Amino acid sequence: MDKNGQTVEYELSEGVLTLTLNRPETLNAFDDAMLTELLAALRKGAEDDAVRVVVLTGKGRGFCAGQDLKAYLAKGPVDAKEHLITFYIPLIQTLAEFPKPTIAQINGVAAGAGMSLALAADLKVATRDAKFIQAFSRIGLVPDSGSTHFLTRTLGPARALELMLLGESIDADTACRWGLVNRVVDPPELTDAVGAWARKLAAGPPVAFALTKALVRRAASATLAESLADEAESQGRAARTEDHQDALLAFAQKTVPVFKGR
Ligand code: T3D
Repeated sequence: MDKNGQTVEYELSEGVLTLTLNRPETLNAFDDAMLTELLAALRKGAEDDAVRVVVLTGKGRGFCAGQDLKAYLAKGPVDAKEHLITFYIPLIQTLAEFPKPTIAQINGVAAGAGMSLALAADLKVATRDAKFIQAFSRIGLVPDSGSTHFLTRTLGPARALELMLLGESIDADTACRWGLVNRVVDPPELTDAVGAWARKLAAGPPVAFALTKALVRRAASATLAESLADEAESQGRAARTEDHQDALLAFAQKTVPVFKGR
């Protein structure tokens, strides 16, 4: 938490909004304040045209250790269903359906709902010493915050259940081999590697990106015929943007297009 009591740092630079979870003493475990602030920050970023890409990361040696178990214990018995409906579900849904590209910059351990959070981002870049843990079974819970959805789709049921039932950690290289993260880099290279992708995405075509993300989300549960029709519909919209017309001109004139988001 910073001196103003904020548990999420909000920093916007050249179209890249970096949201840094800031409870390093708990490896950035979620208390209600951090859950609320992160959701508010994402909603603000979605509305702000100056934000073209979001990077999510953690302060200190952890990315996010999931629910703050000490805060949970201190509260006494918590209605977990209500808690998920109030805090985690809107957060994960907002991130997974975010209209602009998102990158999880995974600087350390991602456990429980912290792993779900990372999985909900579009692109994942992890430092080589990061670990991924479906920690839920270790404390007698089921996976939540989207882990069953993301892991089953990416890994299939056998590997998803291996992670969920055994509750063992996998390292970043394994996560990359299994398709859970896009890229693994050495710790000193993490910020630069993510920064390069983020700047490239920030200069990309916002309308086409929003449409592409929605297409891919829907494709996960669509037939080929449905995806073909969906692509045609979205392409119709993308082709009507000024950005597309400008990019065609730029191509003909051998210049670099400047995408404005309209
Ligand atoms: O109602 C609902 O909403 C239910 C939702 C549940 C969603 C969930 O996320 S359930 C899963 C919750 N998360 C966990 O079970 C993970 C717990 N943490 C760990 O297993 C380990 O800390 C790690 C494997 C993540 C990292 O291990 P290690 O050895 O690198 O670090 P450490 O020494 O365990 O942790 C460092 C500090 O962070 C330590 O504090 P201390 O002792 O130095 O004062 C530790 O207590 C604290 N910490 C780590 N994780 C949490 C935490 N404090 C509170 N909550 C945590 N989740």
